[in-house]
Amino acid sequence: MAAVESAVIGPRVEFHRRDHWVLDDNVLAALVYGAASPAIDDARIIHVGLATADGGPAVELWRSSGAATTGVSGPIRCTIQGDFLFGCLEIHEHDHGGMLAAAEAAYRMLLEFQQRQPQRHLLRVWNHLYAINEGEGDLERYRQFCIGRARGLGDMKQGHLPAGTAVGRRDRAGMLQICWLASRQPGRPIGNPRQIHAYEYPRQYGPTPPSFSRAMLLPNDELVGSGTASIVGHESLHGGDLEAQIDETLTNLRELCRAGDRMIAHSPRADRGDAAVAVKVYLRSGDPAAAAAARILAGLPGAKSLLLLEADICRRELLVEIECTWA
Ligand code: 3EB
Repeated sequence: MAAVESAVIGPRVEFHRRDHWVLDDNVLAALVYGAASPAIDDARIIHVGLATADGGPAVELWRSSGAATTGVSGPIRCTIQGDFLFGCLEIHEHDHGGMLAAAEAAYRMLLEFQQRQPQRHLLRVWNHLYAINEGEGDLERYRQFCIGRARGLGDMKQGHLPAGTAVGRRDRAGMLQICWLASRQPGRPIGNPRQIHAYEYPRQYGPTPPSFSRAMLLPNDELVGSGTASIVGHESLHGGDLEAQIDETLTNLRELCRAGDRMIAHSPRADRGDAAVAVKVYLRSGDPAAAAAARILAGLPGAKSLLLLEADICRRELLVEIECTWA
């Protein structure tokens, strides 16, 4: 008999545009958007509080390869299957003395929790913040969040930071929600040659730069990208021009995927920049979503699944942010 290969099967993300879906045993997490109101009560259902661009219901399913088990620890819920873990932490800012302190407390709890798990390595984090752009200058809530996040991460080395997203909601006032994907084996952080590392942004964007890597290469060579915007070097380009921001972001995404492909030593994959399996788009409210979707799909013709959400982006001049997963 042939030896059994011990290849790691990675979690897969799927988007569904309907109210009802099947929560199979192998689902790690179901992130619910828009008008969706799942009839079932299940610890794996996460209400994000972002609307879809067309107002309809949608769900983002993270699926693993076997039956998952769920657990709760204080404000943290998690689901584990094999080598992977999906976590979600929700706290109220007012219970912790404001955004900065809440972010610090949240990341301390998250790291403390993760250190106790066999799937201890953070791969990907989504930060869903209330009123992300409120406050002026360094008091802007996103900048305050960045200070608290960095404090909570403590001595985590910058070169090990997970891929990330930080976007804003306007409902569920004061609720800080952090979701993450972790694994038994570490991923490899990938930089984007067109952008400086976010954790090296200069002072003008806030007292503490954002703690995330541009992408993570998973142990199975899947590439999970961070929220990516119209930023070249460290500067936002094309303020106020959605089409130009989309095009610049697509160029960033293609370059990011190439950087990931170059890190796969044994079997360099063919250019998979057009073969993103899942594309999630955050558009500021009021942006023309249908035209944006068409432009994005034209630029990523291999995309298998696209989800457009309405959200606030961390820099006020940015109108769009796009995250991709490449299998
Ligand atoms: C950027 O490149 C755009 O603070 O975790 C993207 C992804 C952005 C993650 C975060 C911020 C974050 O700086 C904004």
